[in-house]
Amino acid sequence: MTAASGQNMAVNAERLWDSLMEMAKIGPGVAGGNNRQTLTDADAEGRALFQKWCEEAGCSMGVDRIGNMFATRPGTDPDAAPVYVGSHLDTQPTGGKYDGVLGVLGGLELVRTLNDLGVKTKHPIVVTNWTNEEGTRFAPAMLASGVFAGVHSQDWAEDKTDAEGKRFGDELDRIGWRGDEEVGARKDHMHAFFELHIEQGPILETEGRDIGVVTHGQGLSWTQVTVTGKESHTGSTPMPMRKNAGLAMARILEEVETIALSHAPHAVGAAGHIEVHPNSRNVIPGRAIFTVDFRSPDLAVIQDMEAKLAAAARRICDAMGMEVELEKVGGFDPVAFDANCVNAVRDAAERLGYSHMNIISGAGHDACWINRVAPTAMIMCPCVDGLSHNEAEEITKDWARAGADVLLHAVVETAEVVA
Ligand code: HGY
Ligand code: MN
Ligand code: MN
Repeated sequence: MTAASGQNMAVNAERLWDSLMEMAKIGPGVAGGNNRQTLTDADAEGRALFQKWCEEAGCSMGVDRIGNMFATRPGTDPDAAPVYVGSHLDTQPTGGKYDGVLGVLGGLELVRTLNDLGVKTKHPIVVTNWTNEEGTRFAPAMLASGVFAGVHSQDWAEDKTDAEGKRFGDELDRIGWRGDEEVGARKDHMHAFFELHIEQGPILETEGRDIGVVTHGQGLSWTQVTVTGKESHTGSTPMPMRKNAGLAMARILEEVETIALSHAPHAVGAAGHIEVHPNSRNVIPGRAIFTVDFRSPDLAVIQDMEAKLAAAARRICDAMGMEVELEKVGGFDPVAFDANCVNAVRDAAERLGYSHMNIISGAGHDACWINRVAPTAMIMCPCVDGLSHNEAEEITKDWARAGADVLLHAVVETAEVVA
């Protein structure tokens, strides 16, 4: 096949699927998914496998000082700014096999396919694995791509601690994945960034579309709320005397639901992280710590929800005679992706005959930060019942094929095939 007839280029979906299943064996969950949390030994094992595959595909691997991985396939013009692809290999504790991983291994499959076809591109192509996209062990989400994009300082990121008090920077050193590249040194020499990701919602499957052309990403706000009441005996403390921080939390969480629904249909709100202390069956909780996750495509709506949460939390805790503190621990504004890159995605889906529709990403992604430093777009494929952040997350091989084919064509068009 000549490079000029790129129209017929297609990925090897079987090989992509085999790689997905091979990676899924690392950091298995308890119900068929994955628990490969960032900077764990399982994360290190997955990184090593990814590096092995990239080097087998003729790529050279660079790693920066916060663990971001960059596998480079050379272009014919070594001075041309590379086209970056990729996503993340870390998972939620009850994660699926495809969230993030499809984008990293879809990028590797793109390289493998170009090698098979003997296709050369002017611009180098770089397949990335961004450290700690999930933000579940070390908040916030998209931590390392945020440092790369200049949103967070490296020291701020490295001082983040997990539930056991372990530091991000120490864990990165412990697993041996702190590279030598300065974080962000690459950001001024990026031609584009494309991220393939499962939708993690029900829209594409419901609409019967194979491809989501992601025009925007909704914004995110994480507010950590700490309510302080008073530990006391669950049996002998009269009800009127109790300062039950758990009850105050429950009332605040009811308000979170009401606030999000007040901005229906696009806004969402919930708390996924909840702790009560001392978490003993016969002690009234003296402290409750929880993180409220609000999202919306509209920044003003996010700000309104944050304000309403603060007012409700203070009103409830004042009435119950308790203290409350609120701390913003994560967030990013809604993003509009690069029109040219978005068009490259749409044109590729059109050329390949895949059904497609514009979509706003409900989840946050590394692309949301990289969009600040390079022309960026995302490609989405459906997932079964829109389910994600659940071990039962599933996609079909055809959806994986469609997403990887569109990634291949959008990237090759941007990286300029050399006949
Ligand atoms: O939180 C998010 O949206 C992403 O899955 N980390
Ligand atoms: Mn993800
Ligand atoms: Mn995720």
